Amino acid sequence: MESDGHDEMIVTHDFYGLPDGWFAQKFAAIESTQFALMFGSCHSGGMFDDNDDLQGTGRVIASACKADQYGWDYLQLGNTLWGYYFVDEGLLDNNAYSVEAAHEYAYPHVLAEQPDSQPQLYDNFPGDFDL
Ligand SMILES: [Ca+2]
Ligand SMILES: [Ca+2]
Ligand SMILES: [Ca+2]
Repeated sequence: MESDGHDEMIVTHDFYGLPDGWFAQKFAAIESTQFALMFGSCHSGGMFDDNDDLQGTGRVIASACKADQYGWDYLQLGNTLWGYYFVDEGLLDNNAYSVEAAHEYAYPHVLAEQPDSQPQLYDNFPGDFDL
């Protein structure tokens, strides 16, 4: 159990729950020590809100919001609010060339629409994680 009492998980389309600790074990077994993770769902900051979650040396992790917050679907944007600014405008429209820069780009846009949905960045990757 995590310190905030909530163990976050990804729920698959066929309703299997995969806890963040399960992902942490899987990622610990892979050879690469440098990678980026991006989570766009509600409560996605919970993937790195406790000590045994996904944090690690060489990793950068971006999320749509804090563990106790919602992400938002914006039908008129054709994406989630964070996904539109982080991925569509940030990375795909070349306003950002790294995970860190995409976070910096998306953050004020998301807050302007939803002040209670604050994108999070865990950055333990030296320099910019270029994409
Ligand atoms: Ca938690
Ligand atoms: Ca967690
Ligand atoms: Ca970095």
